[in-house]
Amino acid sequence: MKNKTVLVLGLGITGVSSAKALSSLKAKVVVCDNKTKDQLTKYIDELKDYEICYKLGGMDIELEDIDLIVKSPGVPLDVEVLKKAYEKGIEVVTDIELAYRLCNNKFIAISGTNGKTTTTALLGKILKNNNMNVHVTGNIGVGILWEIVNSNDDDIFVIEASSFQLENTKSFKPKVSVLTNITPDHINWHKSFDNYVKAKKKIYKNQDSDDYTVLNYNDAILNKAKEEIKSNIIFFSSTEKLDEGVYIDGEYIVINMNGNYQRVMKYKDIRMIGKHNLENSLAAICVAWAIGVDFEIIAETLREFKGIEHRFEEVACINGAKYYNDSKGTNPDSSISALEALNKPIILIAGGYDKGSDFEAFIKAFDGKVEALILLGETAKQIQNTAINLGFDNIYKVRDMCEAVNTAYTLSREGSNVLLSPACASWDMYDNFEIRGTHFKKCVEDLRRLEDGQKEG
Ligand code: UMA
Repeated sequence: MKNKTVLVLGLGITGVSSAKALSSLKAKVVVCDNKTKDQLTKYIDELKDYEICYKLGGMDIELEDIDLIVKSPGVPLDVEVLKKAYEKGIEVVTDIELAYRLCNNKFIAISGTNGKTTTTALLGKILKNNNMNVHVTGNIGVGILWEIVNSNDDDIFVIEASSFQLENTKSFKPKVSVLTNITPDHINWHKSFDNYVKAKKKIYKNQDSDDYTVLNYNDAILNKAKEEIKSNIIFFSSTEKLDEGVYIDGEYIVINMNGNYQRVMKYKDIRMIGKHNLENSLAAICVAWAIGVDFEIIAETLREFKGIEHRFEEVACINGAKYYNDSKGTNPDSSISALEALNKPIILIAGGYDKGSDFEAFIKAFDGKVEALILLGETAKQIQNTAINLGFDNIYKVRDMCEAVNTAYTLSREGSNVLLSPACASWDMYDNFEIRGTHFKKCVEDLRRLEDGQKEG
């Protein structure tokens, strides 16, 4: 990178990590973002010790002298500056691609429409418990390039890779790749489901017989993908006994590979609940097996691991009603898995940014368990129409999260499960799903305090 002029496109988590790393590697760094200096103070502050040339408040910039563009994942592919770059033959990569080129560390990359964050965090924990030096990075909220600069040669990188990050990869070749499942998501960004699937499949595109690809046997697209994969496939299944792979046999999770059949643990001992979390656990077990982690460490970690914040997180119990924060339910399938994991009666808070999703399967998954639906955000009307067409009409439209929580409280009774699982991204009302989840938790906490105060009073 020394003396190369690199344009970092977008100044968020990725932009800061990339600019710091590139600057440390003696590249000349230019940072460009649509937002103005005032809107980016927090990020610019993080870069105050580095020599950076800023082009802010728009992306219409000249590309003279630019050798390489590191594109933040959220920046769409069809913006003018990228069209100009392609015309000029300037290479455009995402940070995970550049990270791969810059080091020889072992990469484990995890993608899929749902479950990738939980699987990434869980695997990171298993490897740490196995005394490995691990960097848990990527879409989970940690820019990879700065981690690369601060790593040793034998450190392992566990990377949550989004479709946006995989899209601009070329030579990225993880030692182990994982695809948890593929269902429609981010269609407006990728322009079609086909493009989205193609981006996801880049995770294994360059892998060969030295590598492993972990796939969900029950996912039709992934099952079929076996025909085009050149590495060693490890299938997992939560429902089928497989000829080879990781699956449930009676009470046990078993690994049946290369003629060796071994029990790992009782599947009911996994601390996280729900079928989706069983699948995430099986995926992590496949990887742990592939890189030789001790079985007892795997089992111990699964007995303890509570899951991640904002993913089906139990946050309070008020008057016998439980409140769950599943703000990470950013597409219909993700929210369907949360609905499947809970018993009735459910009071569901949903709606958010419009990604072009279809909500029919989501409403059908109510399955007599959802008693009331509270809607907010850009997609409220669309979800309402779909629900009414499918015969569900106990719907409450609200303006904001606090009104949603208060409405849920009024409707709840002992034994109710109040679930925030929007089935949509947060970007219509919040900067990200974490802020949305934190706001939900704050509204619930305020309610709990009020309730406690009234009892004491
Ligand atoms: N920007 C422009 N021009 C544009 C579009 C964006 O200048 O046309 C600028 C914005 O003004 C902003 C910056 O780009 O300042 C943001 O870049 P970004 O959207 O790539 O966000 P980062 O903060 O870099 O975060 C990204 C991921 N965000 C997205 O992919 C949208 C984070 O995933 C990830 O944690 C982080 O990199 C580190 O890898 C979040 C996410 O929502 C969790 N991911 C999607 C998902 O999980 O569904 C894919």
